[in-house]
Parts: sequence; structure tokens; C-alpha cells
Amino acid sequence: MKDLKEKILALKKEKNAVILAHYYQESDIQDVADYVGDSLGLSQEAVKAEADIIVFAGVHFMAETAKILNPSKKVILPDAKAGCSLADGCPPDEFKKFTDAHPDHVVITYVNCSAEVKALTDIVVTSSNAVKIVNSIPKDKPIIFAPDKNLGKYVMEVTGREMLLWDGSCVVHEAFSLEKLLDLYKEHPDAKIIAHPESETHILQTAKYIGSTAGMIDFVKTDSNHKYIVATEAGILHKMQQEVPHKILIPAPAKEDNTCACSECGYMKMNTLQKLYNCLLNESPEVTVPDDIIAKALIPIERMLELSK
Ligand code: CIZ
Ligand code: SF4
Repeated sequence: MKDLKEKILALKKEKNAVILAHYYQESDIQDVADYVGDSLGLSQEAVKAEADIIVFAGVHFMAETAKILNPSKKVILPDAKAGCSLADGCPPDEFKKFTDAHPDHVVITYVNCSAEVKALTDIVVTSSNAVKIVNSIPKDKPIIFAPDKNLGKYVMEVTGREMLLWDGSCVVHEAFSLEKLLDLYKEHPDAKIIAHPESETHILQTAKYIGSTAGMIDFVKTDSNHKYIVATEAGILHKMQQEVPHKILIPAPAKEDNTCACSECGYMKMNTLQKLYNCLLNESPEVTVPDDIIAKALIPIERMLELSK
């Protein structure tokens, strides 16, 4: 493993590449990355990237976003099949019918969607800025929010705005078991439950803090408690534990026990260190986006970046 990591770092230098990794990537991948972050942070890094190649260790829609923001760079993804249930659950042709049926609505999409769907959007959001951006829309403007209904419901509750929701969800954040979570909490009454807003309402109702992945990391760093039950993809625990080495972090339990009894994103975990090495070596699979889609999708992403400053 050490050998493979060293080979990746040497190849990265030789090819003038930068490795951007999402918090949900396996720990070994996070360790070789130049930057580890959430969708918003990764987009901001992609804009700034000066290397010739961006190795995007995340899922397909994130790599597409990097390509849209910095189209002169070659963007490669360790496994081209690393998708997302939210992006897959919002096909562009059906989404177009939905937006066409409500022409007076401002179209807000969560960044977890395809480039084609972003091209049909007025403003993109991430979980770090969704509330702020929805609050920035004039009160008399009706809003479509897609594709995540759980994040949408959460934003509606916090902002008090009615929104027309697309019926999509994240399989990973819907895998948490309320019953097992409450049992775990009984065993650790001194823990605080923290949750990502892609989780279902009954999970969010148990949480002392609800926020994006970056927000959750900031919270455990600044909060005075010593123990947390963390309801998001378990990969985040790697970075979080590095930030708070003396605190106890417990992943929230999933309905069905899989390898770790927590919830892992099968798409994110399709990327492995070996695939990362191969993709850097072969400069493939490459993620491309047609020029006309880049031109249209860039506008709502740039609006988001502007509103997130
Ligand atoms: O679930 C995801 O894909 C998340 C939380 C993405 C992100 O970083 O906002
Ligand atoms: Fe998509 Fe959910 Fe995986 Fe994130 S965790 S990439 S939303 S399936």
C-alpha cells in the first residue's frame, strides 16, 4: 500500500496533476490527495487548479462540475461508473418536462445532479449554502428544488419557504435506522447526534446539529462535547478524527448491517487506490462535457459560488 501511495505521488508530480478527494473516499485515497473536502470546497478548488490534470476522487457529477469550472484541464475519475442515486434519479428529459410545466418557478438544484440538469437550472446549491441561497430568492418567487426531497424538506423548514420538490433521495442517507440509532444513543447518552440534511426527517429530529459535511467537521471542532454519533457517510470519520483526535466519534447505524454496520456510499467506494493509480497512468477514464452544456451549466454554478463568498 505504501508503495502504491508513493507511486501515485511520484506520477502526480511527473504529470503535473492535482488530486481532489471527497470526504467520503476511502482513507488511503484521502491520504494521497492535495485537497479533501465537500462538494462546495471541491468546486472552489477546481476553479483554482493550475495543474494540467485534475484527478477527481469522488463521483461522476462532481468531476463534471470540476470540468465545467475549469474546462481547459483534463479531468479524470478513477472509476467512470462512480455515479450517485440522486443524480441518477433525475433524468434530464424528465426534469425538463417538470420545469417546463412550471415556467414561473426559480429552478434550484442541489449540486448532486448531472451537467444536463445543471444546464436547466437557475442556481445550483450545496448543503453548505442551500439555506442561504433559498433565503436570497425574493419571497414572491415560487421555487422548484431538486433532486433531493430530504434536503428540500429541511430547507423548507428552516427558511419557512414552500418549494416544489423533485422526488429524489440519497440511498446512503436513507439507510440509517432510527431504532438502532436510538438504541445506540441509549448506550451513549453523553453523545451528541449530528446529521447531514440528506437524511430523513425522523433522523434529523434526533440531531443536535444538522449541517453539511464541512459544517459537521467544524461543529465537532468547536463544540465542547467529547462524543458524537455521526449520521452521514462513514468516510467522513477519517478527516473528522484527524481534526479532533481526542474525541470519540461513532458512525450512525444502518438498517441492514453491511461490512461496517454504518452507511457507506457504494458509488464513492468504487474508487480504489489501484484505480486511482491506473487512471493517472493512463489519463483515463476522462470526464468530458459538451461545450454547449458547459456554457449553460456554468451560469448557475457561478451564481452559487458568488453567493457562497
Ligand atoms: O452526499 C453527498 O454526496 C454529499 C454530502 C456531498 C457534498 O459534499 O455536499
Ligand atoms: Fe450520491 Fe448519496 Fe453517494 Fe452522496 S452519498 S454520492 S448523494 S449516493
